[in-house]
Amino acid sequence: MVARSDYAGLKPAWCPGCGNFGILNALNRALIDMKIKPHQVLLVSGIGQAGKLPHYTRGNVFNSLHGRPIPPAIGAKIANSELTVIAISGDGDAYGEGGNHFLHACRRNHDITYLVHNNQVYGLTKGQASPTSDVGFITKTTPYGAASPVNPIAVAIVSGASFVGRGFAGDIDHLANLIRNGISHRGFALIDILQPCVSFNHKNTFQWYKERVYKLEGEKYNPSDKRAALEKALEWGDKIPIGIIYEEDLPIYEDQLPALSREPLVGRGVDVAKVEILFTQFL
Ligand SMILES: Cc1ncc(C[n+]2csc(CCOP(=O)(O)OP(=O)(O)O)c2C)c(N)n1
Ligand code: SF4
Ligand SMILES: [Mg+2]
Repeated sequence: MVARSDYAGLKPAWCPGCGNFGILNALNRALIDMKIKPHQVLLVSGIGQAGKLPHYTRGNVFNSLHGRPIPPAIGAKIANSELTVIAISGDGDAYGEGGNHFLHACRRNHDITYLVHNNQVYGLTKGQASPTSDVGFITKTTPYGAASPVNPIAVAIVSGASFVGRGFAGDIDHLANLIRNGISHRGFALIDILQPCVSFNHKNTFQWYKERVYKLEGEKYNPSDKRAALEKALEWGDKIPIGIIYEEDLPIYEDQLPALSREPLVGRGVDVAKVEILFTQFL
């Protein structure tokens, strides 16, 4: 049995009313519902308000550099395939500074879940435009308005991600369910989460999203149809779809590695003599 108290972490230092609280609740709920214990989880984050999340829950934690949570996350998954590996980023972390890692994780189909808190702004550094800021969004760094944004859902689909979902921090039940689906999926699961930043994004507010989001689950929609998924990926404005946008069953990267066909690498003993020989080759 996994209890709520098992996932009690430090007191969050986020602004009151921040959308990150909804994401934290949804993630905890998903892990508890799936009966995953904190020692079975690895949370790898980058830098930013989103990157603080692992400290506010429980689990194994690796806090990496800005834009860099994916490399340690995939390395850890290769070393210990039994871990539930969840990478966590903000929109700048994932699609700006870490954009290259994001692309290649999609096409290689690493078996990790990637939660991106998409507040369409650089929150921690006080409100500069991010890669997903709406066109025309005015900030101190974009006094004449932001340029056309990255579309992470479309990029993930065309780059080969086998699970692409969008959630909303204002609908915790729906988001917890989406995270459960992402974790259960075998392969790279991107979950882009609409996350209002109440301090620095006064355009894309809770109300703004509430008036626009609709759930794909209530529609006649087939998430295994790639063309239909791309059409959904292009919907942004008056109507914004949330839910599983694309899902496909594909071989994962780790399947190609013969060394992983037996027990996890961490479960095997280390032959110190062989390691010493290896080290002497590089001296
Ligand atoms: C390589 C590098 N560049 C820039 C920074 C400064 N920096 C820290 S957080 C951040 C923006 C974070 O924005 P986002 O990833 O959207 O996360 P949020 O704070 O909005 O959750 C920046 C530019 C840094 N720490 N490292
Ligand atoms: S600055 Fe924005 S993203 Fe950061 S804690 Fe405050 S409301 Fe949340
Ligand atoms: Mg951000």
